[in-house]
Amino acid sequence: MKKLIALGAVASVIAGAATAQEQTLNIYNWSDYIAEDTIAKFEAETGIKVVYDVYDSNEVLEAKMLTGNSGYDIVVPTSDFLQRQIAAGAYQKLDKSKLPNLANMDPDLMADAEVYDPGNEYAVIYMWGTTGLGYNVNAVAERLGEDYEVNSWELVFDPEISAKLADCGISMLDAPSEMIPAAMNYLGLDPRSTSKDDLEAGAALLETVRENVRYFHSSQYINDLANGDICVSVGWSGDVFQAMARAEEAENGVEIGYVIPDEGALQWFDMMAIPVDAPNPEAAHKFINFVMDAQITADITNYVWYANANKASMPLVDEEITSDPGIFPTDAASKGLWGSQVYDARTDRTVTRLWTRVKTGM
Ligand code: N2P
Repeated sequence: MKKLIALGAVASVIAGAATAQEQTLNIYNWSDYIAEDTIAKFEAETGIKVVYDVYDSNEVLEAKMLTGNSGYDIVVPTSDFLQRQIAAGAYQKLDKSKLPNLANMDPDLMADAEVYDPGNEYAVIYMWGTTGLGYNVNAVAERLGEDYEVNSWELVFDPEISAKLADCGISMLDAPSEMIPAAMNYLGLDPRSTSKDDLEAGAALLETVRENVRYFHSSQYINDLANGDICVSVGWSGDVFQAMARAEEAENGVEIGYVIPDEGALQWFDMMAIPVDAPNPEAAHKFINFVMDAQITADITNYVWYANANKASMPLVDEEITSDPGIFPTDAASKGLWGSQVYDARTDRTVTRLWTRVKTGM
């Protein structure tokens, strides 16, 4: 008996040493979505080694979450996808006693996120933004005239206008649940509608401008806009601002603008969550709490140009960012924003089928 206890004690000491030395945290986040030093700082502070993978599509993340055994401890789905994945049992509830920095979060924005996650039980807002228009100021002016003001979705959805931009290159996100509603909204339909007719109408509009679109991709446009290889992108706010910053840094004379069109745009929240089968939920909580530190979140926003929901970080965010209506929309622009709408399985199949048709013409 005595011997057994002694052996057990030795075994647990060894196990304890092993976990302290070899703890890893597997993170799966969007590409171009974190400051350069965030991971290094977390590793230095906690001794936990981070393995960091990236994606640029909710569909890709969702396939992994619904299959299970992804091996990830932290993932960052967009609000509507989060809602569907919570319903499917993909996530574990947060242990809020391990997240004291929740006190830093903006209660109004967290309340907005409750639409998708009642009680904020499963997720915390990482960053948020809008899906609008990025454009090369000079290339567009050359083709549409110096007086043309970019403020409407007609830039991409009006076949005659987008035809004039086809030669300098239009890109669209490979994100069906964002692109089809944007087209529906332009047609005067409710972008949140799940009616088959409305979705068909949105897809049909996309098909009419398809020949003017160079590609559908959700991350390549950052560099392409910055280098002047394309001139218009339906893109995510911060990504377009990153393109702007890269062009400035390259001093290549490319000037990029981002606009939330007057007809309105999608506003989304990307949410940090812990998969139900995460290997290291303890470290996952540490990371979520670490990110909610005011300075850490401010550093991320200052690097990726996305708005965050951390009230305490705001004084630490560059004025250039907090005052930009493309990143923090004005109250007037906010009225025109719509929230992402979760699709039931049937609507999702319809949207997937329509999207294949839009992209391939079949
Ligand atoms: C970062 C893209 C995140 C926005 N590159 C997608 N919700």
